[in-house]
Amino acid sequence: MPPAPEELQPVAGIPGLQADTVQVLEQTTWDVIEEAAAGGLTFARRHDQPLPEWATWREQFEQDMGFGITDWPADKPTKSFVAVADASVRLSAPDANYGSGGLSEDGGDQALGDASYGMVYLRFPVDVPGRPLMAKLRLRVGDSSHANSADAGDVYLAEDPWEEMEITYSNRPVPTERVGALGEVKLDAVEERLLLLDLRGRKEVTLVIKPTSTDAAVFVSREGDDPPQLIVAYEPN
Ligand SMILES: [Ca+2]
Repeated sequence: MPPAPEELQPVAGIPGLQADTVQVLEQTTWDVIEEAAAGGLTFARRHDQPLPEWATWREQFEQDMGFGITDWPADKPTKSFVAVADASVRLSAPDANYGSGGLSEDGGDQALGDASYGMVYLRFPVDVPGRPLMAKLRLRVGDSSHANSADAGDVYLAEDPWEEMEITYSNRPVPTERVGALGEVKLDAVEERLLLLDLRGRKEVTLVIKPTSTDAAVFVSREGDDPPQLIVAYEPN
């Protein structure tokens, strides 16, 4: 149900923009892209160059949302955080803890969600001397055969607390909001993915890798020689 017109008035109050029409989608951007992508997605360019007001709109949107949605801000400082906890959880042994060793995610053996299903939990500290602008997840894919994947899953937030040596499939925190996608990950490669993630006011953040295919992936954990990292670009204070 779209909001009533009177509720939309604040949307028009962006400095530097003239509001001609205001329309509200009933779906999220993810929904729209997924629906369109199912039938093959084609983008058409209507303008040779982005219109000047698009930059104004985008900057306002990014400030409101608390994260960047376009290019990595290469001119801004970054800070990297190594995972302080990481673990796999497996449906095949729902009460077992896999807090040490490699991180494996798997959508299933034959079908998504069957007995081979497993997820990965990562926790990072967040402490930047300024306003977080954009974040990316850095993972090292394992070098053993089949550690790579054509579709390694989506990245979600989770809010409930967990402990590295206590987390199991049975007591795992529920993934909440999807903030990114891994897609294909190559053997023994460093893979970095942008996250749509509002880090303002957070002292730490839990990320969950949730499988989207039966093509499993294995990542090096913080016990290994190239631990998972969260890289945050920020506007200094
Ligand atoms: Ca670990």
